[in-house]
Amino acid sequence: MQPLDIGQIIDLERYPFHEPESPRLKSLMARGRSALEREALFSLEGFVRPEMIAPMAQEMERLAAKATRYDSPRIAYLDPDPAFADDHPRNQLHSCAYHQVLNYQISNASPLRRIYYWQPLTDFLGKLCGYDSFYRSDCPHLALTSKIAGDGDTDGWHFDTNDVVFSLLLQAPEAGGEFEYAPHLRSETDERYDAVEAVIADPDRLAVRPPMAVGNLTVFKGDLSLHRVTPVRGARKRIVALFCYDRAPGMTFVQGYIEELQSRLPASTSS
Ligand SMILES: O=C(O)CCC(=O)C(=O)O
Ligand SMILES: [Fe+2]
Repeated sequence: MQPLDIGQIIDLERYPFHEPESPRLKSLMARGRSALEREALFSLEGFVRPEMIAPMAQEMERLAAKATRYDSPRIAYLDPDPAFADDHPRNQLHSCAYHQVLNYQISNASPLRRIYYWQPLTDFLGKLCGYDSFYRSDCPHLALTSKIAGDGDTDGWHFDTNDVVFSLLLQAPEAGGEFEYAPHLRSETDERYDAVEAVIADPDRLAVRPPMAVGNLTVFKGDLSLHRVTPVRGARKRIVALFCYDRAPGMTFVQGYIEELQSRLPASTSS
């Protein structure tokens, strides 16, 4: 199969990333920056052309059989802090279960990789986030991935540990599997554990659920905004592609986490 042209994948009439000086792109940039500042989230609706969504979802669903299966509770932060009790929000465990297709398992010909490697998009996203430097991750395992969540699967409450992750929803489940978050809940200098505890106790009141349609690219600054994906209900899987970037070049994830993911690959692919 011939690799697709980027214009066959992304709706470039609506989002002309290759024309950064065009009025359309300048206005998109202004809207996006203000949304990120206000809400920590900006959604580019109809980013992927509608006819591409199902083939891209199917490609990831086929790879799910080879994917790593994460299935153990996790805390909302990178490492536990022994200064706090086990049930304090700092150390409290949250269910986490999903399949994750790893970067090296995604073909170089995949439309997802075409999107990820298309430099005009990277340039736009870096400027949107207000960063002077902005690079795709070099992580062989986690630069470009896809999370696939079946019935009962969920991504527990957490803050992201890297600069930014962008997500592209490829398939929505019948019910559940909703992304929920509390914008700007903590700051660089104040963890606000009471606020974290309150959101976890009453997300219906204190978290927001942005509308997320398939084909939307969601730019989300998750380092200061607590978030989760609620448990999926029903047979249809929730499928999301995740694009990872960093302000520093050559970013890879910590080896301990990679080894944990590798230990959870199905036996036939883990060698
Ligand atoms: O699946 C999503 O929409 C978000 C996943 C997420 O928060 C993450 O991978 O850090
Ligand atoms: Fe996250």
